[in-house]
Amino acid sequence: MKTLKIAIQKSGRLNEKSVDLLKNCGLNFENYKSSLISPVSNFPLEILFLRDDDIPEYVQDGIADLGIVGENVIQETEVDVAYLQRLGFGKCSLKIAVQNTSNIEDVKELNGKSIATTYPVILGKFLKDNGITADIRTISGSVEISPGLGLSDAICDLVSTGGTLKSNGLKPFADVMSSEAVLIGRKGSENEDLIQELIQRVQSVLRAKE
Ligand code: PRT
Ligand code: ZN
Repeated sequence: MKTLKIAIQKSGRLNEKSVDLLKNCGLNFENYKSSLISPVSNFPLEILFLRDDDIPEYVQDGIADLGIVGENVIQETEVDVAYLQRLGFGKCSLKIAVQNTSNIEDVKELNGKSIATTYPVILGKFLKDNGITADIRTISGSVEISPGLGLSDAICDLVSTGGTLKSNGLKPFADVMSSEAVLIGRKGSENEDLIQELIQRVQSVLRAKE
């Protein structure tokens, strides 16, 4: 019998809730922090623990049958995958923010400005849709300190509580996208029996939480 593979985040904000969801689906596995693959003892499934950035491509390329990842990562990697189920955790928004002292208040005022982000693809589309030409500065982290250091006029980053923006003297003024964790699969393979069985288990766990 075929063994399915599901890719989840190895460590980080989505790891614990992804593991909990799979356990609540009745799947028995060891959550080894050091092992990258865990077999499930009571279902033909293996769990792959990966960096979240790699999950959409693994699923698109068929290395994993399923994946749990934030929509923001799917959109940024521009993969073509099937959204099977929104999962209701990992909720956040991608927002544009400026320093509290800045007089930029509207998206249109970003014309000719520089914006630091780890999401150049999503930001690029947003600016294009709004007819704005700005300099996107792609950095790999600590985006929030960039305006204070004079590296950019604005930032575009994920926000959940807003505490990080606040403590860095920044104010958000535009929403680029909202995101949550989703169960994804390869296009065309979502009708296989085992995948359907897993989707149904996930849906009944979510329904029980309502
Ligand atoms: O190691 P790996 O590459 O797997 O993990 P990662 O460091 O890239 O991602 P991780 O674990 O930080 O986030 C995983 C996913 O959680 C993201 O892709 C989002 O879909 C989701 N998520 C939800 C968030 C947040 N909320 C969030 N607040 N991801 C990041 N943040 C960061 C944000 O970038 C900012 O630095 O938290 C800070 C802001 O938080 P607040 O609460 O102060 O607003
Ligand atoms: Zn990542």
